[in-house]
Amino acid sequence: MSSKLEALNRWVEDVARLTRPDHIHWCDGSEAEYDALVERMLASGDLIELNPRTHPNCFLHRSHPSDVARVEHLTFICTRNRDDAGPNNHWMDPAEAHAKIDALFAGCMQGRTLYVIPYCMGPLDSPLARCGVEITDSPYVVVNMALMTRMGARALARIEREGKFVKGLHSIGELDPHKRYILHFPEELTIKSIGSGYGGNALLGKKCHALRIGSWQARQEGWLAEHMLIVGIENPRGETHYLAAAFPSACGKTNLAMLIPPEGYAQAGWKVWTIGDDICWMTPGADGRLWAINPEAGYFGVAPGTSAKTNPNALAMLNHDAIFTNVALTADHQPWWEGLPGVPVKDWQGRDYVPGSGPAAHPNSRFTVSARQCPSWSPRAEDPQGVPISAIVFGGRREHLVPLVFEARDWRHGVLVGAAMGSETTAAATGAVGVLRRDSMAMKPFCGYNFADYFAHWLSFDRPGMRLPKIFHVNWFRKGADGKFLWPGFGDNLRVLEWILGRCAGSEGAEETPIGNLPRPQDLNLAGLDLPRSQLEALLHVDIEGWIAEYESIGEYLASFGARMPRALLEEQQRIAALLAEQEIEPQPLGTP
Ligand code: OXD
Ligand code: MN
Repeated sequence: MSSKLEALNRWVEDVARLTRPDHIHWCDGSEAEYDALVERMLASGDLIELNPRTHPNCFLHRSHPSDVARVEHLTFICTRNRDDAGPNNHWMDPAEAHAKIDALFAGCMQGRTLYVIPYCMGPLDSPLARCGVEITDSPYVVVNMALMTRMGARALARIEREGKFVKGLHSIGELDPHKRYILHFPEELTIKSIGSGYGGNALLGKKCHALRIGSWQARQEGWLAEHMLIVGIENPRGETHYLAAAFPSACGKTNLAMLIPPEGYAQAGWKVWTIGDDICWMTPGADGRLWAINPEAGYFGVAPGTSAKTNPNALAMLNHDAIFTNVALTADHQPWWEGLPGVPVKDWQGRDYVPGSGPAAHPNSRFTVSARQCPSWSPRAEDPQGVPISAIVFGGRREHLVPLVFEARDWRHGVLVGAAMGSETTAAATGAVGVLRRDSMAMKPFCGYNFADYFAHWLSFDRPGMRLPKIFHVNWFRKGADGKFLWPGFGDNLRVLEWILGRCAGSEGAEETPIGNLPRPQDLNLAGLDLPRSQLEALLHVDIEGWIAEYESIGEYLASFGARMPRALLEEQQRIAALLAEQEIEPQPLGTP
């Protein structure tokens, strides 16, 4: 097979000449193709069948132990001008990068099949969607792409119609960390990735296309490609409002996107609808609102911690037709991870599990599953126009200082709040866990260009005719002096979302503070929640001295981007720093609106 698009055929031929595969397979996205690939991987040992009674059509993949997470130090943005990649990215000169990686690609597919995967990020008939083609020698990548994207014949038809697509070349190579690179050439709409089979490095539609190349395309075309979940909140009157929320990797985006309302809320008629759990593409509509699609068609979620308490919807979608990567196994071959009942007998590497010897599942073990299997899946996820966004929420993992929720004064302040986001690192990337780092808009590992230009792009949406969402910041991870979380989180986060949507509708009160508007205790619906008053006050406290230091550090962070940093953002930082300094001299509430 080949395509009607000469440019695509030529590229596949060029790649085949370089990599020298034994066979070439053009993926049609059919069930028969999926089943045949699974059969082949069961035979080769790349997949292990899970208990067909409890988990029909579910499989386990164990990756190479040195290949279990994204590798940010091996991920590069290769632009002609180094400043276009910015200090937030590792940079390599494009010519040098091509030469380096092509040498590794040379002959790397001998004895293997080259798969051509045409895919569409977003509903196939959506003007907001964009297409790509991934070439890979990993059948594991093909079946994951089949769950995570709209891939196959229909995507190819759109690509042939449009004539434009992102090119992604991937090979597991030798799975050697010393011969591993994840390279992006935004000016050429091209990705080249070798030496890793792990999700974020290998499923090129996700981070590489939908975020790194996507953010570049979005800037050129006037939209936003963001590391955000999209969730619809239906109130008892039957009205659904949509929020987009950015949290760094492994900070609970999937749980929030699939939230189960607390008892009183459920009884009153509140419902939660999941559109996406990781990526959001937003475009201004004719009405001036931002309209969002989830470019993905599935979830590649972190397994550990997913439980009946934290995310029953996720558990319900994982008992059939799912792929698990690096989880542990029970005696009867069910997938297992920390947080689930039962006992693991094999750890994520297939070794006999010795209780007390550390986690049985890898902390970054994952599930891959079609979005439609989620009980809270919203049919609006297939709406070609997307959904209108009422509120944008930023959040990080902050043990100290940052209150449960606050509202930005306006769009410019909101962009600063997003730019200043900090979070303690998690196992989703290699490197130390629990270290505080700035992770602007949760895009530090994913923005395909200079953050200073990215902030300017965000600021540019504040123009006549726009009806922009309100911007908020939340922190579910605040801890007390005893080291315990102050806020129950999970389903109870709906209480905070209700206040957020109330603020958007103009129906909820707040107290103005220098860092933004906070709910007063009486503004939150806490019915049925046993939260001591002192704990609530701690969650809503603004520690002026602590924030003065925080704003100093934010100022240093913004300054580190040099002359490209938009003046408006620096002025906003200075404005708030001055407000904080005034408060320190005269600590008085600024009053209520
Ligand atoms: C992810 C990540 O896989 O952010 O979504 O690491
Ligand atoms: Mn993510």
